Amino acid sequence: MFKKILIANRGEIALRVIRTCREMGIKTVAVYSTADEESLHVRFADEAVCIGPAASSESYLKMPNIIAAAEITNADAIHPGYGFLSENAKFSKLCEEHNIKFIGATGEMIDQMGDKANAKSTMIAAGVPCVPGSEGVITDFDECEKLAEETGYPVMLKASAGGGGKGMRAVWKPEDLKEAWDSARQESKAAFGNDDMYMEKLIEEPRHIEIQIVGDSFGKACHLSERDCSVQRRHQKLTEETPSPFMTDKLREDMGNAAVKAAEFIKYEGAGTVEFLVDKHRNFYFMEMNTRIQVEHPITEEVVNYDLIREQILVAAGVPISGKNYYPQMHSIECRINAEDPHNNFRPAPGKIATFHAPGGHGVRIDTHVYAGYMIPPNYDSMIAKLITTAQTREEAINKMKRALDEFVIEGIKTTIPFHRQLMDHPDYVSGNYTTKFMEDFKMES
Ligand code: MV4
Repeated sequence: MFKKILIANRGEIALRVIRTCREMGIKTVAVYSTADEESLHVRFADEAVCIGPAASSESYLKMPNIIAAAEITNADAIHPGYGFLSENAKFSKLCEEHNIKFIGATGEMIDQMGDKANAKSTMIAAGVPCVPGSEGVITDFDECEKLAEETGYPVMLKASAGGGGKGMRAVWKPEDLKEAWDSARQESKAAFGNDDMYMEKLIEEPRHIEIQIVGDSFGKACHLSERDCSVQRRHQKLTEETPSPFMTDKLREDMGNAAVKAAEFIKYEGAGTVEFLVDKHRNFYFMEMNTRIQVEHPITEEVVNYDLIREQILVAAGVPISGKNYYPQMHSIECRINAEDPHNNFRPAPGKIATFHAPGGHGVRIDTHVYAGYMIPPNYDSMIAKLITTAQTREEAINKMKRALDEFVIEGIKTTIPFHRQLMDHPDYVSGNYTTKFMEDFKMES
């Protein structure tokens, strides 16, 4: 087992990893930027190394500084958390070259899944259902036009280097194809330095349902059921729940099997997520695979009673998984509390937290790095806490969430607490009748 793990991240996820390491008797090293000197991850870790100034590019993304910090402190593994270097193939390879175990996917696997057209071809080969469309990258506009006719409108143009909706265009009629093709390629080139495109049939009003998987170093994988992440705004998830209100036992079995098949086909090692689009007829299609721990992992932990960070560390150390799948025994909901003003288009609202009173009680979990007096730096993402409630039924979990949101007091900055409180009363949320379009129609009440 590892003796010392360096956590190449900040905020709540750095704390989350430190906590599990403590429980496992593993020493921890925090790294931090000058903007995070007062952060809890710095105080809670056994050691801490400053790796640069506030800008992420000069600190949390600066590979040589992080490798140097691991070498100075004799860390034998690096946990990258989510974001930053967690899905950076070069960094994963760099760790390997320095004999430091990267707790995540290998560089090859990250490359393979990071290229979306390539990931899709791989999944087709594995026998995982994919949206009908182009076989790989489209070479020119002539081919694009032909393919759109064959596929049938509406179609979706997608950037192969994409993710998060960048370089993606829905096209409803042939007249609009050229403009969409040009602008999607331009956007993709600017964002990723690559303008490879592929095409799919447009799935209208899909749900975003993802399957948590874990693979070990012996080629065996299992799934831990689904999370419904359909409540999103501009490709940012706002709240997630498990089980999905749209799920059936049959669909869970089919999607779970498909996700395990995907993971075992590529000999995936570690915790990962297979994202699917699910249409109104409950057909499901592979969308993307994430080769990291995700923000919303706690809801899965709560309903299957399983520490995913611990499992990541164990499989990275070469321990085999049991091989059985895990099914929800409870209902869990996560609300992402962001330093944003929901009454003003979710505008970022960094600043100093004057008052912080967190809710508690049975079935309430809070993953956060903030406290009263904490200054939220403007340099990083705006999530300041995850509020997670767990109960026997969905209705009880919602009632518990309402109670917890009412108890939560954060003063000094604007937060998304009022949004979540209104969401928990929205008829379409309460009935579970929501898709990825939900937020397009959502209006905040004053
Ligand atoms: C789609 C789609 C409909 N049809 N693909 C958005 C992020 C990107 N990774 C894939 N996305 C979508 N792909 C086809 N063929 C609709 C979306 C989509 C979406 C997906 C999940 C969650 C929120 C979304 C919001 C808008 C569009």
